[in-house]
Amino acid sequence: PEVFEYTWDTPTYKGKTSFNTGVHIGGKWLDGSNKTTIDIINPTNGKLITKVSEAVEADVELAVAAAQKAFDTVWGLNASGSTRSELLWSLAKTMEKHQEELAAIEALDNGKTFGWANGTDVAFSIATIKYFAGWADKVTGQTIETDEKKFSYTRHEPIGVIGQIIPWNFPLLMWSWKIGPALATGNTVVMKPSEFTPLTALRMCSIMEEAGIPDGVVNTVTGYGHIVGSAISSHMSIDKVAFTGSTLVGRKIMEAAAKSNLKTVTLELGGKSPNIIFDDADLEQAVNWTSHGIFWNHGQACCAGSRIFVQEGIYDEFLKRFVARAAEIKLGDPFEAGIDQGPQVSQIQYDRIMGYIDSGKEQGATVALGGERHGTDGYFIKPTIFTDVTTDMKIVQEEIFGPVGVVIKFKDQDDVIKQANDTLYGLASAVFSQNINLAIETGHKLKAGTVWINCANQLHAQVPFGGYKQSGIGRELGEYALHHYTNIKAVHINLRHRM
Ligand code: TXE
Repeated sequence: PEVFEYTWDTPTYKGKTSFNTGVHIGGKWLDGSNKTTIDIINPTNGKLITKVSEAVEADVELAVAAAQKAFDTVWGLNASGSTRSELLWSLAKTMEKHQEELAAIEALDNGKTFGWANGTDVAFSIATIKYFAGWADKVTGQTIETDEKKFSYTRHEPIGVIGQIIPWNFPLLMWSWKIGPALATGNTVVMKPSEFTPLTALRMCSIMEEAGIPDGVVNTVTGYGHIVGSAISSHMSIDKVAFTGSTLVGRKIMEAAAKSNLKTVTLELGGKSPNIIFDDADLEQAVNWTSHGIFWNHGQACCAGSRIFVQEGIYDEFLKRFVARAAEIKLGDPFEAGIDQGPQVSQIQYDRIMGYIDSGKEQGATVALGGERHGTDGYFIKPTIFTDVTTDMKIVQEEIFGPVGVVIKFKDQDDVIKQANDTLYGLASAVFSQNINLAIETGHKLKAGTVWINCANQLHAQVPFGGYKQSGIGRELGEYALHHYTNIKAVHINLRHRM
């Protein structure tokens, strides 16, 4: 496989990178078995960045075998919790050493700004690996008293080979959310990054080697979802698959799991999260957080606050200020200073979002801001705000996954709770009010895995994240994430029971 080399010389970042673009299995770089490649496109200008090897089913077989071998020899029950902890800590420190380089690769490949990639994506990825390094030697079972003649205890054993399938919106961050708990609990991994953004996952292969993670503990198969993702989800020797992506594909993965070996499945899927602003909110704070809530990462966040509910009394004032705030967002090259928003990730996503914008216009919504592309090159879409929407509109019901928010007026608490919960999704929500009783009470009535009170899009390695309803199954981050990565064995010890 080819080595990709790239040099940056921009005001925000000067540096270079060099890494192999092959499939990485058992510590070795290979061409995919079909010797085919995937084009990786720069979303800022639509041009080719590089090609990466395409993995196919046969490569998944090799990766599973390598992961099983590592599990049976150097990882799993063969590496103590403290050894795994030390190696994960070493991984985080090695990522720190390459932090800016990783951020630059992410900005190049995904289109997010270098500043956000560096300060959020990579920094949070490092924090996540450190957090799970802390858990690796603290995963313990229980001693359970039954009667004086016997006792039982539980062991939390690693599951074995785990399949992990991740998306393109936070490529390195989703990698770390998945790798952290899997490795901390002693599992080995077959990792499939998105075919749109595999570059940081490839760079991480050599960073893992530099950190001392044994060969075969993580095997990276860059390929298409319907081939590699599907082979992982239906593999008979993979006992668990963890996925982040669309609800459509989440359903396919569960189906494949059911039809193959009933592997356990955790899913982190789409959302259409409500962002609720009551009359008594601190208006400036509410405007700033709401703008961050929907426009962060160009709207490509599963938890984006895309349905913005505003109480009657402040509706006009809020809308005026929100539109003004969103109009300040500067679009441009992710490596230019002072840029807030880069391009959407791909032509496909650009077309999908523009399709939603067109449908909003056709169904009679008012465009209060944006509603069109920015510039002539790349996949840039202006921050867009719709008003005068009705619940039957596609832009109100479906996940757009772009910089497009709908603003909806509400009367009172009962009205907004009803409207906010009227969705198939249940990932996140935000409530703005200076009346803490009202805010908490509303939060408790929302059917969502996360409630942000007077803030939005706050995520921490220590705090679980995941969805109600069709937003997913299971939780990532926090202690809760560990539960999905172990099998519980109950051991019964007989002391004086005689047959
Ligand atoms: O996602 P896919 P797409 C939502 C968002 C977006 C829409 C479509 O609304 O507009 O999904 O994006 C792999 N078996 N989210 O089509 O296809 C694929 O290769 C196994 C929300 O890009 O779900 C990639 O690695 N795997 C979201 C991963 O699934 C398969 C993040 C995600 O891509 C597969 C991304 C198959 N049959 C999109 N088909 C979030 N929750 O944050 C594809 N994949």
